[in-house]
Amino acid sequence: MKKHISIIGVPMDLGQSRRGVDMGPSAIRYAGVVERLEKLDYEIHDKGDIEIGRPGKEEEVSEGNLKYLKAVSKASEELASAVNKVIESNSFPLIFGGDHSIAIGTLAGVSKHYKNLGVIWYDAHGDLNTSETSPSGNIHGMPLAVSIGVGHSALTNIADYTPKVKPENIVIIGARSLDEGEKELIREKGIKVYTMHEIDRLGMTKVMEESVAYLKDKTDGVHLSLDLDGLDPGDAPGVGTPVLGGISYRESHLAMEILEESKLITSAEFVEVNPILDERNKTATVAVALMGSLFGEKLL
Ligand code: 4U7
Ligand code: MN
Ligand code: MN
Ligand code: MN
Repeated sequence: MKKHISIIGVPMDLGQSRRGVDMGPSAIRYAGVVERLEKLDYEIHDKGDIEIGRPGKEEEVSEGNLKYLKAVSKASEELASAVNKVIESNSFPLIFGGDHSIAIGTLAGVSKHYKNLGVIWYDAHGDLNTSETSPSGNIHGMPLAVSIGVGHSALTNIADYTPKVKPENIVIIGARSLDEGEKELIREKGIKVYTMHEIDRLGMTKVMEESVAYLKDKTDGVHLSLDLDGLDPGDAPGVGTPVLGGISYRESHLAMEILEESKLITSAEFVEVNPILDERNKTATVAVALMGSLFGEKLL
């Protein structure tokens, strides 16, 4: 019997300050994701996009250092409920961003279905800021903190529960830009991080095998949150906050294959694709290729 994947697009750009990332879901669809996954053993249901309001500049500073707090919080509630419905219909939720603030809504919709959700956070950044530690006030730098219950209650309480994830169920892969407050939170909560240093030293195979072993026995589902800026800007130039020295396309492809073999992943999102900053839709194309590997594409 065919398995089901349900796609939800989230054209969110209010969690950061570069325009264009709201076109991410269109760029990923244009890169042929539906056709590609239909070739595998899946039935694809494209649920369309969540509606994102276009608040005026006067709403930018909604509260303290949190930009567009109200709008992000509202979209998160809507995404959480859409994701919840997908899981209730026994389909795999596959979310396209949009900036990474959307993970707040995704995790709110996913996590209530699991006692011990695991999260793989594939990213150059920790996304562990709060309004106190954030140098930018951009909510896309905060979703992982929010998911462990650290941050403004308008974000931590989406879908009326908190926290969504236990710190010991998280693995960050690809980190190479962490703010001081994020480093403190990582130490305080004991979050497992494979920085670029460990990826260089151990190689991607070992990093992924260790990550799978770390999560396997203590979780009953694992969400993959893949920020395209985890990859090197040479391979994924269409992102708003690129950082040199990232994970290669080849290593990422291998990482997805190891995740596929593990059968651990129960939901996924691909975020921060910005076609305006891209080169001929390269980043969306890379995202779709990685989804191919994640869902079991084989050459032979
Ligand atoms: B992304 C940053 F200061 N840490 O908080 C911040 F460096 O979702 C960047 O990973 C956050 O792309 C990047 O603004 C968020 C900055
Ligand atoms: Mn990032
Ligand atoms: Mn991110
Ligand atoms: Mn391969």
